Amino acid sequence: MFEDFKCLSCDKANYKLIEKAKNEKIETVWDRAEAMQPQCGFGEMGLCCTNCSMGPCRIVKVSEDGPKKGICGADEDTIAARNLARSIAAGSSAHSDHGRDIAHALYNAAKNPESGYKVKNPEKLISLAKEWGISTENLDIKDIAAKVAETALQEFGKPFGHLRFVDRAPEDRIDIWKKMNVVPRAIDRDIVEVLHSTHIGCDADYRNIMVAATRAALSDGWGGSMIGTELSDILFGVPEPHEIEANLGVFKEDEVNLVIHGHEPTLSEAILVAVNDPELVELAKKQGAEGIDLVGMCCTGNEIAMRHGIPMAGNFFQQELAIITGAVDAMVVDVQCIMPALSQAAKCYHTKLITTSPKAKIPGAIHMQFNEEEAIESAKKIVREAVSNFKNRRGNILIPQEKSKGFVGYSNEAIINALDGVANSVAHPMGTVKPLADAIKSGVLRGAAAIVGCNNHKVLHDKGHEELAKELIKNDVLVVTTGCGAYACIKEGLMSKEATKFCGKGLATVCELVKIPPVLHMGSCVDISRILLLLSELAKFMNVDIKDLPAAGAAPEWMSEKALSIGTYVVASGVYTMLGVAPQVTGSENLTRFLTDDIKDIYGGCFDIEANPQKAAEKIIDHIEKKRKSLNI
Ligand code: CUV
Ligand code: SF4
Repeated sequence: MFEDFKCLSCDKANYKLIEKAKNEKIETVWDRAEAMQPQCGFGEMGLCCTNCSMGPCRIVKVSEDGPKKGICGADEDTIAARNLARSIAAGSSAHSDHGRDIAHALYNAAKNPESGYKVKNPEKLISLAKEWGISTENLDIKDIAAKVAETALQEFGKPFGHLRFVDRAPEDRIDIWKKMNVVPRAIDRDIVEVLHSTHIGCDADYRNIMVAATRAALSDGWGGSMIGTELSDILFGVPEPHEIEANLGVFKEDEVNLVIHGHEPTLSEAILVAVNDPELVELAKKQGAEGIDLVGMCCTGNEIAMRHGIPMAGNFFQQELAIITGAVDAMVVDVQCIMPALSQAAKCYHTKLITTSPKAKIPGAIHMQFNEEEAIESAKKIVREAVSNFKNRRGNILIPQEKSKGFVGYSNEAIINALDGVANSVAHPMGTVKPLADAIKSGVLRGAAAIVGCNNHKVLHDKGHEELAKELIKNDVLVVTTGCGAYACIKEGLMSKEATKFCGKGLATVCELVKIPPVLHMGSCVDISRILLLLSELAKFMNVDIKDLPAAGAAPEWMSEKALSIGTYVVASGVYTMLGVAPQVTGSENLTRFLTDDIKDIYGGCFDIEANPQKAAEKIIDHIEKKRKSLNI
């Protein structure tokens, strides 16, 4: 009976719910994607411009006599590059604004006891203070936290110099960035510059447009995102490995099910404190529930899974299905990747959809502003709303049986410690990457690949992630993952100890020896900054540049502007990056060639596009083997 749904998702947990949705006449992302066909060819190729009100202009390529220039004279290269650059800037802004919020939370932890935020990892705080040249003498932790937070906030708008974290990159890399004039200077400035230079009548040179876009992307990876990750670790702790459950089967029939969905751990951490408040647990019991079951969705789910073992309910394409179980008493959301469609689905059940950020309100949802100055109190109010909704459940509940187990929490500190086999606390700054380098040099591990990013109806749900991961670990390539890719991998059992059965001999040996799964969950999308750092450390240790490492990136099901920013900073950091979905640039042959080829000679990394996971794996392995050869290993 579920045969029909196999073409929509390869996660069986979803089939029953897609069918339930059909029976209950609730539309899902797949229905809307179907209704959208055929999708606009101009948009798909990046050839539609709405940058000014003389437009919209579109370049017609299919016929000889169609317009080849916009009304202002912008050609296909200019239009496609401007569109791409604006998307990259939007992506960078999302990650970076997230980073800024974390910095504000750190400031609140220092200055405002009402907030309830506290520094969980003073060692990492002090080490960052030292790195940034902030004197810690005679200062207590709160004073240091305030200084570090202020310094981080200044990274967004400082008038001179470059971003502090740039200095973490290998020297050769910084030289390339200098030569190309893409060293990120101040996060807000770099993003603003893209918006300015892509205004009508400004930059028309696609290569130069990509200079500004690349700088804005680097100010995400080596700026906003890195600030987000580092300061989150300081505030909420450095992730350590532990086993958790994942998939829609994590809901409980007899407990209040509260889904936290979105991105910023400032909210999810506070909600976690609130659900453990004895008074609220008591309230849940009074409503007839056994307790409160907090589960995560999308990247905020990754954050609290990594740090606290909270179950991962599902990824981007499962958000509506979660509500369709009928068992969700509240879905609490903040920013990014929250489908407006949720409010429609929630209306069909008793579910309360609660928006919390002034940056993201949804018609039909309840808005309860989350106030970071009194984070815990604000979170308690939200949880109370969820708990008091338990009694309103209607009969139409279906919780799928499917759930799997896996190990998450692989920060760089945790990976290095695991490979080192040393049991020193992850609270301490990174040890050495020597064991990782040795395993790669000896060939036991052929290399490493990151599988990251979203879900997209243009790829069978989760298949792009899973199949690519399986193919890579079969060939002794260690896989690290973040975002919705991490959900796909854990659901498929690739983060369990048993996953060694999918591995080649070398990788299996390493995994068994140091007790790690072959696919390592490194966190949320902003945590791709962890991957940059790991590559950086590895390159420095091996005395090479990042571009020389037998490593690759992949975003098999990407869809967001954030993913474009990530892809761009990863490529500009020297990494070969495989996309499963083509970006909307193919109408410009020059820009497409630039991104997939010319850029290699500049940054060492480039984009490649391949929708078939098997073929994508072959290309990645081929790339890794080539790099090994040039390193003579
Ligand atoms: Ni930030 S960006 S769908 S939740 S990974 Fe998931 Fe990750 Fe893409 Fe969004
Ligand atoms: Fe048309 Fe140029 Fe205006 Fe774009 S900027 S809409 S191409 S006139």
